[in-house]
Amino acid sequence: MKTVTNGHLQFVITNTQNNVKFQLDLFTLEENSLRMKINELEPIRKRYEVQNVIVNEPKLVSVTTSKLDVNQLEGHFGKTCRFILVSNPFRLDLFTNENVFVVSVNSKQLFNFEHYRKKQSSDGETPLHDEDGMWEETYKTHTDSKPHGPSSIGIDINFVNFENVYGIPEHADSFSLKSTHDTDPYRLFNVDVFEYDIQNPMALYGSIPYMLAHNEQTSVGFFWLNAAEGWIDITNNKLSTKNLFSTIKNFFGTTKVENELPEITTHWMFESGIFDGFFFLGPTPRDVFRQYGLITGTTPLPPLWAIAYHQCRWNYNDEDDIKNVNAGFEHHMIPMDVLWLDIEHTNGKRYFTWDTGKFPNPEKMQQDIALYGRKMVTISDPHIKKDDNYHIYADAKLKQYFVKSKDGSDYEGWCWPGSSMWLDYFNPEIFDWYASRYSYQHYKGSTSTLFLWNDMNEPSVFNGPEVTFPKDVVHYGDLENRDVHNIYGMLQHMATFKGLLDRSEGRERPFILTRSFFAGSQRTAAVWTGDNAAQWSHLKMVVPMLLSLSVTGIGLVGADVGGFFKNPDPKLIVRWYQAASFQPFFREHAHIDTARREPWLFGDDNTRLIRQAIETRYTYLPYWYTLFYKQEKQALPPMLPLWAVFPHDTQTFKKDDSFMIGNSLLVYPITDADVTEVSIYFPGNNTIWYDIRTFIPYNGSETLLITVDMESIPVYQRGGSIIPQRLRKRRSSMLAINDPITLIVTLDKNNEARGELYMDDGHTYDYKKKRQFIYRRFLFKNNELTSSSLNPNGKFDTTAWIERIVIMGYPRNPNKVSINSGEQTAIPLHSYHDKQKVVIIRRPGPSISTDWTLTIS
Ligand code: NBV
Repeated sequence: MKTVTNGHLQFVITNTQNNVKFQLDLFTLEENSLRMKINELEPIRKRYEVQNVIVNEPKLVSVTTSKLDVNQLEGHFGKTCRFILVSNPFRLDLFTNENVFVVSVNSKQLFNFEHYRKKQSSDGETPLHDEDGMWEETYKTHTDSKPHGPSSIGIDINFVNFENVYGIPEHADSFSLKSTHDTDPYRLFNVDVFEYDIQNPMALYGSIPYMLAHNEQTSVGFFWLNAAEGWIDITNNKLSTKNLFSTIKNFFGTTKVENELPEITTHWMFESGIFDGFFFLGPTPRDVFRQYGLITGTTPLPPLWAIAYHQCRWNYNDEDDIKNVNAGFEHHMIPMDVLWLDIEHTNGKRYFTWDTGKFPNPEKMQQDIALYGRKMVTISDPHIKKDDNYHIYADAKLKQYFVKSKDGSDYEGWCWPGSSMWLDYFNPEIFDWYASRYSYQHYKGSTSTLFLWNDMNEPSVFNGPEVTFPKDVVHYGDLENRDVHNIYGMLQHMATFKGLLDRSEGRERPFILTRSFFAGSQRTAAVWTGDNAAQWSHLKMVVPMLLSLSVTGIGLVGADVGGFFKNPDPKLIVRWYQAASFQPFFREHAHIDTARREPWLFGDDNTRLIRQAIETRYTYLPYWYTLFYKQEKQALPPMLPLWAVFPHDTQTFKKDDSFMIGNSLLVYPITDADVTEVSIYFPGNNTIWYDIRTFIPYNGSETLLITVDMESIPVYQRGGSIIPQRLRKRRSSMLAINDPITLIVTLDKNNEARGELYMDDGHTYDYKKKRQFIYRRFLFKNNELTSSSLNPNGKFDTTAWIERIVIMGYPRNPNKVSINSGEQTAIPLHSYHDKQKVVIIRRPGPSISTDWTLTIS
């Protein structure tokens, strides 16, 4: 062992079968985190270490080591974390919260590291052992030349005393990951899958090699920073405590040690790269979210309109179509914030251009839409049409900006525009050049109200192996696609983000939607789940998929409302709108071959139901916006699994039919046709839940049958919370920015409640640069509701005021309600609804930005 600095230890480990040596680096990090890297000590070719993911070089904390015996080294770090490193055979055990044994690495001895080697031995004669495509592999009509030979790495990560693991998106599967005993492993390889199967571990558009485990006491996370193709096997085991090292047994201390503990063995395999593992030792769910966010970044506060309602379709045909759809929303009085244009708006799928026959005046079109407070989004895919008359292609060709085939020529493939090439964003110069294509000067016809959508960025190559790049294509810096495949899409949307940021000289918050993603994508893009279908089973799959993305850091996530392929029947689309109105990214979208499905095309009654769902979304925007602010600050995803809010409630650990929005709203979307009742689990001992529509209270820790009709969106506000809402109807979110606020106070069993409200201009960075924001705390206690500042440094001019206060669960009709803000005391009118135990206080009046106290006597 060598101590490089305090907090960084170095070891050499040897493969005893062939004597190949590896360097192992252990870093003890701030915030209960530990990083372990393993790489070849003397590789004949440098192995790829992933760039562009880690935001902050993690800070080391000191470690105190001691030898337990010749074979075992113990280290203490942070307040409560420890590791034991066993040298022969190599193994690492991790403990959190003093003595809680949580993770063991390589205890099943599956560690395998294929060092790079020459195809011929040094005498040039003896061919090295070659079996099963180690040096060349054929898949259908494609041959992977594998110029550097085998290079895979695998290791087992075992979650001790856990029965549930989550994460590793993207898969259309349950939220609590299944045992892969009888299936393929979960695969991580960014691909464009046509009509993907659900309940399946197959790879989809994006990859995040990050898994979380949760049990009654503890949450932990394991992130392997690797961008190559990956496979993860999962098995539920029992760990016999008899076989544990005596030193580890001691850690169980005086607490009763069961003979067998549950354990989840996960076996991770990547085709290349190094082992670069981060262990987040929690111990609470919020700690784990924050620990991962510290390394990979958080979702920055989106513009307010980005979390409102979006209307998309492949395709809105021309300027008239856009005008009419916009008019449809006006006519039917349905709020809407963004209209989208898919690939047909371009001149022959040449991105950054317009089909001038259909869109002769794109700037005017955007300006007309902007009059309603609305934005537009256009699509910009990464394939560049091979056409010398297309300026993007011609420029990039001249500058040698395309990804190369293994023989050094420009790689050419087939996509929407026909023969195409792909930009090599790995080269910083190309990255910047691509970003600058989004300037107003280069992207003709774009305006400040136009934002972007990056699709097909896995990348999708119609005639490539598995519809993507061959693994032996070469990127800048002699990087093989094999090593970097899963971050290609992220680089595109990062460059797009830079482009949008630069075009406003850093003033306006960009918005980009991406299909392909990797760890860190949350910093620059929203993600949607690609091409789902108009089927009930797909609607059901949305919650597990969005939860998996949320807990792995991607905060702004959604699925195509209505289902992309096929035509939803009216009930399905209504239920889909209702569900999505409580999910982070809310966009209707459909395939070009489907029937038109704007919200008013399903009959009056369904139009009313869809309008209601969208309106409900708008009423909750102040709450959503506050949650996104917290996501930026604390890496706490707005959409949460129940266990993140009720970590001790074991009933919640497998739940993926319901979810939380922040810690105050429980959502149970209806995902079956023709149901008249649903069985809902209300989490939390001692918790009361109030139906947001009927105000009926329900007790936590119970599963109840709830009667529903087509109007119902079963959503419940947690007793003990205060949610800010905007109840005035507006055509778009930005037009409501100064509208008054209603506070919904739901009391807990102690007659208390608390909540927050964050507000700013909704679109610039002035909240950061000039501290132009308001962040308030509301507290109900001892019959008083107070509003105070959570951050007195923030100032923001607004005419918004408190229009109404609704208090649920108040035991009696108040004699008097008075409100004091500074000098003034007012006596607002109130009413009491005996049956529901609700007090409604009308026009209490104080401005959002002042301190006030409301007293009930
Ligand atoms: O650009 C067309 C579509 C788009 O509408 C969809 O949302 C993407 O996921 N795109 C895929 C390509 C065609 C899919 C069949």
